[in-house]
Parts: sequence; C-alpha cells; structure tokens
Amino acid sequence: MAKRRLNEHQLRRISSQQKARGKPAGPAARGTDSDHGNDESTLGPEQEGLIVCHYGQQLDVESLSPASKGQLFRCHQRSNLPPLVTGDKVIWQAEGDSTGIIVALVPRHSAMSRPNARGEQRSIAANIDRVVVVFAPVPEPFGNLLDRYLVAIEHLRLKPLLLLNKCDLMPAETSNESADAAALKVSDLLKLYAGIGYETLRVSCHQPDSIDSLRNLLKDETAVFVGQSGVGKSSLINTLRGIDDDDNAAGAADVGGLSKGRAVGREKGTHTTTATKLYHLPGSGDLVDSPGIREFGLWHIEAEQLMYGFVEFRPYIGQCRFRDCRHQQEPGCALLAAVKKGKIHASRLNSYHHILQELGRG
Ligand SMILES: Nc1nc2c(ncn2[C@@H]2O[C@H](COP(=O)(O)OP(=O)(O)OP(=O)(O)O)[C@@H](O)[C@H]2O)c(=O)[nH]1
Ligand SMILES: [Mg+2]
Ligand SMILES: [Zn+2]
Repeated sequence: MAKRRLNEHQLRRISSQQKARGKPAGPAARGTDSDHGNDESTLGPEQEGLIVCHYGQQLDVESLSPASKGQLFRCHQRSNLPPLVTGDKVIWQAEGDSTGIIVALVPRHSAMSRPNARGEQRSIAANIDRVVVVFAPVPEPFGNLLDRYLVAIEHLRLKPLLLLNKCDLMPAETSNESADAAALKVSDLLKLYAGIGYETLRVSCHQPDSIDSLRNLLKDETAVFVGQSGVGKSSLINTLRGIDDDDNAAGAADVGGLSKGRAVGREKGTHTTTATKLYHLPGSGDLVDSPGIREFGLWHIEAEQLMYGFVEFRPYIGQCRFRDCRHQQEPGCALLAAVKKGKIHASRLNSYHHILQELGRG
C-alpha cells in the first residue's frame, strides 16, 4: 500500500486542495523561510517524494519521480502544512539541484506520536506498517513491558511482530538438556503471544538464515524496532542493512550503547543522535529509526484505552454482571470466567491490573 505511486490526477488534486487551504492565511501567517523568496517561476514541476530525515526546520526529501528517483533534496515546507515527519509522502518542487520546497502532504495511513512536554500529541513518524517488538533471553523481559508495547500498538492500529532475538543463547527445541529459567520464560512468552494470534518470530543476529526470514517478512513494509535496552535492536538494524557492527560506517546504529571509534561526546547536541531517519533495506522494505521511536510504548496510556489494548479481552468487555466490575474477585466477572476457561491467560489479566495500577486507577 505504501509503495503505490500516485497518478497524475491524484497528485494534482492533493496539491490544489492544500494550496487552497493555505491561501487565506494572509501576510500575518506568512513569514517562515519556506514562504520567503521563492519565485514560483524558478520552481520545478510538482512531484512525489518521501521524507527520509527530519532536522528541525529542514527535511530531506527523496525523489520518487522517475527522472530523479532516489536523489535527496534538502527542503523546507510551506507554512500552511501541518508539521511533517519522517515517512511522510509529500508533493514537492525542486528549487535547485539539491534543494526544494514541500507544497502538499499526501494523506497518512498511520502516524506514531508521543506527548511533548505540554502533553500534546506530536507525530514522530508516519506511514509505519509494522512495529517489531524485540525481546531476548538476556536481558530478561522486565515486568509487563511487552504488554505495554502491544497496548500502544493496538491503540495506533499498527501491525506488531513479536521478535525473540538471541536464539543462539537458547537450547534447541528438540534438545533434552535442561533449559535455564530465562530461556524457558521467553519461550513460554512467545507461545503465549502466538496463542493470542500475534505474529511471532525467533531470530539471532548470528544466524543468517533467521535474519533472512525476518527480511522476508519486512519486505514491502515500513517497520520500526522497539524493545528494552540490550535486546539487540541496533544489532538487528545493522544486520538487516548489511552493516557490520564493527564498521565505523556513518549511520551505523550504535551497538552495546557505544559505537566503536566514534566520539560520543562530540555527537552531543548534533542532529545525528536525535534525527528520525528512514533507511531502505537491501532488496526491499524500509526501516525508520530514532531514539524517540525506540522509547515508544513507555509513554502514558489512557486507562480507558487499556482494556481494548488486550485484544483477547475484547469479546468480554461489558459482559460482567456489575457495570463497575474491577475484574478482581467479583461474582459474575466475564474476564475471570474467561481465565478459568483458559480463554485468557492469567498473566495477561495480571499485567492489565499492574498497568492500571501504574496509571493510578487500579
Ligand atoms: N548472543 C547474541 N548477542 C546478541 C545478538 N544480538 C545482539 N547481541 C548483543 O547484545 C548486546 C546489545 O545489543 P544492541 O544491539 O546494542 O542492543 P539495543 O537493543 O540496540 O540496546 P539499546 O541501544 O541500549 O536500546 C550487544 O553486545 C550485541 O552484540 C544475538 O542475536 N545473539
Ligand atoms: Mg541500540
Ligand atoms: Zn469483570
């Protein structure tokens, strides 16, 4: 879906609608760099592009039109447009060999957002298809983090993949050797989520075949990776991009928290550490990465949204005998009955109660 190009008619319609919306703004609303000084006659034709990086006021647009496909243009956006983010499809016009202006936003099919300091939702990436939730036997998954991610993913109507990394540290399924507790725990977790109906996959950065199956799954999609520190997100991203962890390649994701040979201190305050970037994977598939995205799911969840985020609870919502049922020990509780019948795993109901408590509502 994300890859389909717009036809001429759609391109013109989106652009003219947004120009019309911008018109009445008048002189008071003008005044950003983007609206200053560009003489329409020096601009190239309207064409489609993809925002691959966002630095404050400026955006890198990758051209999607056949004549300059893949070329990057440093662009400003017209002031009548909403804040644009990495992953946005846009209509833009070249101003020179490597610069341009964005004139319209192609409607998004999804957006990841996070609250700013004032609690207002701000988009951080658009048109994401898949959130890959990474976990591993080490470090052991803590508390109900996976459930928190899933609630956030369900809320944004994105497609999750539960990815168990570092399988090289797990005893083979067929082996009789007694597995350690951590390995058993993550194996059980994977089975639990597969049982609910979630897509799951086991991989190891050290086993190329497993990475091929991940690559295959992500082709034709735009994905982001989330998960607790140390589970191997950067390693997976580098492996998928065909970058060796020991490389000092510009743009390699830091592994183990510190990229070898790079002066971390020098990077402080530059855009490199904070910019949200879209990478094309070799073959096909895109990946959007930024520290902001990796923190996704740890933000505030509304108590009202919480129960819907547990997908297998949905058939039972509103079915309890008491309207104000807290699903703890009330008679006639539909959720407790579902746990008894094995339709809901007790650990998921526990997780729901824990998260609710953290929200101050439990
Ligand atoms: N054995 C094994 N180790 C791995 C695998 N993938 C990553 N690691 C190691 O796990 C450690 C953490 O990996 P990172 O990729 O830095 O983890 P991260 O999730 O990006 O961590 P943060 O950036 O802190 O969030 C590194 O020492 C990696 O070499 C794997 O498949 N197997
Ligand atoms: Mg990392
Ligand atoms: Zn109940």
